Amino acid sequence: MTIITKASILCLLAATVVSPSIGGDTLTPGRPLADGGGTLISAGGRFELGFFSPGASNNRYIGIWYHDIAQTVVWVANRKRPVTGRPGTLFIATNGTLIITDDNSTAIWSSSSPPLANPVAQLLDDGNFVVREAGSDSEDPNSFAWQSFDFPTDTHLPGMKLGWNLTSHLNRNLTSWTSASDPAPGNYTAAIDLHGYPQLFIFSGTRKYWRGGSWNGIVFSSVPEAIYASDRFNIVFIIDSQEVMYTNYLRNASMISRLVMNQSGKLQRFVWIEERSSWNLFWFRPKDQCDSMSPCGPNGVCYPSDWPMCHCLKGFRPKDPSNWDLRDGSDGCVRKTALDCRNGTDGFVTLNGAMIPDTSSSVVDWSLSLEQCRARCLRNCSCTAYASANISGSESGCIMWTTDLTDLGVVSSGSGQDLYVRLAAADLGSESGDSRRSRVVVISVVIAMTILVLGCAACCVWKRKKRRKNCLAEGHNEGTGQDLDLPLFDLAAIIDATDDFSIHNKLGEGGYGPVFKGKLGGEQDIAVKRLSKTSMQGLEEFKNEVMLTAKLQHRNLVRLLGCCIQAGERMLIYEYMPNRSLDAFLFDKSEDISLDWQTRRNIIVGIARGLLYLHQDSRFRIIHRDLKASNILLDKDMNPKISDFGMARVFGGDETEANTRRVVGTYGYMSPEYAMDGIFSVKSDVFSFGVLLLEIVSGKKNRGVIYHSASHLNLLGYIWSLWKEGKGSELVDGSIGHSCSLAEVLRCITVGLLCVQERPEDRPTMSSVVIMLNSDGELPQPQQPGFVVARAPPETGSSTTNHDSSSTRNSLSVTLLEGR
Ligand code: ACK
Repeated sequence: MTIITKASILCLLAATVVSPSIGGDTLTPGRPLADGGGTLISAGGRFELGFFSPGASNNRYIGIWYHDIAQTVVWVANRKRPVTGRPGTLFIATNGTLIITDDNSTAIWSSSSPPLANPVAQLLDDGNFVVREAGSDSEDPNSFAWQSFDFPTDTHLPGMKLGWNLTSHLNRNLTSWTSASDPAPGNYTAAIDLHGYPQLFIFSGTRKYWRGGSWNGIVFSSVPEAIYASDRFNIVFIIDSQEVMYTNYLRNASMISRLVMNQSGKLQRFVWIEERSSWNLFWFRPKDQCDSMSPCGPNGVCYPSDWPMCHCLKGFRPKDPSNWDLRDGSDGCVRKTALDCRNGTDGFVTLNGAMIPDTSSSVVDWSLSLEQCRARCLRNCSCTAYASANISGSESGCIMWTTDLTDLGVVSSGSGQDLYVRLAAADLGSESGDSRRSRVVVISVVIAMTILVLGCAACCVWKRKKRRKNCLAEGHNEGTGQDLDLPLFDLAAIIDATDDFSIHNKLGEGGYGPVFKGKLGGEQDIAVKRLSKTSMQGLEEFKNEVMLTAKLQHRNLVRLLGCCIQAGERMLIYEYMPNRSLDAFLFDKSEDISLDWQTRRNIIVGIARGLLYLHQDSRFRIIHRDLKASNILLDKDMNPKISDFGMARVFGGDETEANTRRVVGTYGYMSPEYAMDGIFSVKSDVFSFGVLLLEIVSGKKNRGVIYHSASHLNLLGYIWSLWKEGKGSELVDGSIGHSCSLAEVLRCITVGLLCVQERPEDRPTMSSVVIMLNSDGELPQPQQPGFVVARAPPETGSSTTNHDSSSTRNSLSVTLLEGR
């Protein structure tokens, strides 16, 4: 504001012949506008200027609003300093300065413009309030010494410029009101940012809040759908040495529209619907999950209509997979393969429909065609991507990025543009040769490619052999001396099968890392267990599982199809089990699927057979050590398959029992001697099987639930108490209904109780269990089971546990073959 003293105001007023305010569209030095003394109305009757009070406030402001539309203020002169209490006056001084005074003749606002000889201030029909020499052309902006359009508040009107005058350094932007009752500058500003290739941003304070993007010749890149409004709005964006500015004009002069930066950070375009006498919201931003600043981080791509919204660019993988899986994409993605600029093998992959990345540090060369742009990018080792700078008509100009690509999105409507992302040859896939246009180049490329392909093939064969060796080395069991013949999968094939470990394909998470569904070669369903890189425990378990599962084949054990050890990744590839884990069927009450008795019985018998195979019929005696409902997978016919051999141990020769200081397994399924003393044997597996059997029959969890509050009984104790009283039938899961034979159920429960006996020697072997389940012979009477009171170690949240047992009670000297 120009500094004007009280004396000079009195002087200027004295030079003004004061007469009552009246209508019309013009103020002259002799014709002030007093509060309560009328308003100015533009010649066409569209806009009105005068004093007003916003919302509930009593403060007085000079503003402009639509003459025929109530309560839509589009400009405020003294937004920072209202006239309080007393009536104010707006007048134009003899030198052309506009001044608002309070009744005390104190200037609270003034315009600044070069002095004029014979000034007038006029409200034009486009909403612009201008100061010019009387008699000059009111249609010619060059005749305006000052105009309200240069000092927007929160509203952009057609014809108003947003952006920079580079000569005068005037920056026109939209700043929200503080509240509906206070037009003082609020928190949000929509402005053109000049860094790199200029872009539209909304700032919250000084922080970038939303990126509207750079101008692509038709629209701002992050508002691609605005393309569909181009029949109504003629949008102009100018970047030259004089200015960087945006404006628009309405193609239909009778249409009424405004763009507003509102108090909650939304940039909103409204159009007036005459028949309904109401404003309609035409579009607004930010509007969706992709509209925060770079939600998917560097090299991540945000898909507004997808959930999860973040994907990595082709050739990139999540930088922090665990956060990424938790849907925090902010760390973004990193290259799978480093660029190889010097050997000239890099190429480009096209991202269609892109809302191009942040151009704050991009460079633009308007002289280059898209083809030349590509060549320029390839020559520059720092260039990471390029795109056309102007997509209107035949594409022209070249934007190049030399940093990570941030705040990148894709629109499904097809209104985005093509972005060409530089990748190393290894990550290009089929797109590597697409730029070879000229015949000579094609021929040389074909020759070179042939040599390369042969070289690569030889290299692949060699690598495969080498990797196979690695896999063997990883899974080699010193104790047995057996080599594994386990197919080794290529990482690229797994990435392809799982759609780059897409979150859509994620089946769940185990203690070692996530499990993904995949389709190998487009037809064979697989499950991929991806070892978390951070888990050392997981690495040991991985080796164990490779070694064990590869050697085991039984219809009730999940089949391992192969492994993948490449680029720091370790994965196990299994046959896919469409019916997931038993855990979900038994305990997930949100699943409205109940298992009938016959299915439950088949599952119990199947698990028993699988376990018998492990204990007795396979080449080695294997103790699973983590048998539980979530480790039983169900195939399409609900046949059970025991999975997860990460914790399993192999017994050599005559060994029957071993002791470990590192107790691994799951509370609730662990036998007393294993949980307390670290002693494990086939009988500790039998105990776990017994718990599992009783859970299957009752549909109730053993761990973490108290079934008899007075005596703190867990499921085992509860079943035992009912059993003693001859009320075994009350245990049956209600959802089994009448589908069961009570005799069979009671037999099963008896077998279950026998399996969970306190002392290992009182438990049957699995071969006895299988016989007992499949015959009618008399069964021994069970005694009180072990662990009947729900006082197991506290819940940890994770079902599988691992703790040290310091007991050395077992002094047997056994050779424990570590699964390595
Ligand atoms: O209960 P679920 O759906 O079944 O969630 C878990 C998750 O992965 C973590 O272990 C699922 N899962 C594991 N292996 C397979 C497989 N081979 N086929 C289908 N789902 C599997 C399991």
